[in-house]
Amino acid sequence: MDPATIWGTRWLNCNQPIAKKYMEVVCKKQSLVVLAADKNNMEDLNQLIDDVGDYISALKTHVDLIDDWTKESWMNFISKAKEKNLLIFEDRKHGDIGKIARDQMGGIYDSKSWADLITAHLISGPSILDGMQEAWNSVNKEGGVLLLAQMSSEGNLLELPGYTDSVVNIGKDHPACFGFIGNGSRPKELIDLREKVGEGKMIWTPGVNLNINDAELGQRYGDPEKAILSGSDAIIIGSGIHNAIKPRDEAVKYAKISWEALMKRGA
Ligand code: 6AU
Repeated sequence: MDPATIWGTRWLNCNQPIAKKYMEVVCKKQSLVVLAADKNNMEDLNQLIDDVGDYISALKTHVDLIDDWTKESWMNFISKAKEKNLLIFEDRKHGDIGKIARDQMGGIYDSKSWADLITAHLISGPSILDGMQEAWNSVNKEGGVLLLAQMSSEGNLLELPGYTDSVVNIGKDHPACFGFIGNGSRPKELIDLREKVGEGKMIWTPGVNLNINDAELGQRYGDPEKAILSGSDAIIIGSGIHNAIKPRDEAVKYAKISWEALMKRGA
């Protein structure tokens, strides 16, 4: 599968090496699934990646969810994910001023050394993008920021007039911005977001689950096929996979839906 043919204008316009890598992995695995590996211990995480790693294209982590975290066990887990050809995406949702966000990518977790992608809110202004870029530069690593332009949770304040537009306007032209998080639960919002973003950046979407009854504490869910047809480039799936009785079967199912939707969307 040739990524240039499959992704079309997105391939031509998303020039960051990490974006190209993601699009290539998607074509190899025929999956636009990013696994939200929201487990609380290393054993469960390792088991999950052994089980579904072949059917996903990126691994999203919350490193601070883990009860028995050690540097060694974490780095073994990251190596395992890399063997499965996965991009590593730490969903840290940074929000502080540039120099603090930069330094928070160090510390015990040291995400700058293992995360290819990290989320950030733009609430503190564009310096956060510069700071995060400096952190990756300091270890000679390529990295990209996914900016929260929309959220999936009920009542989120990113919906206030003008906020999403401002995030997109700043992120679109910033080299450290890999793309945007959009609201996978609302296809109309995604269509709007894609129009604002254009072709030059990725849109990745959480809030996607075939079973909308899984939603807890204000989370909202939408349909995986609709998310991709509305302009999303990756569906971020958590409970839909890791809470299932057979996570592998669900991963296969979401992968198939996502790939067929990309084919249907056309280049
Ligand atoms: O499929 P779920 O609901 O089990 O998990 C959704 C995952 C969680 C959230 O931290 C994350 O997606 N998420 C995000 C991000 C940035 O990924 C943004 C958002 O608006 N909503 C959301 O659920 O790991």
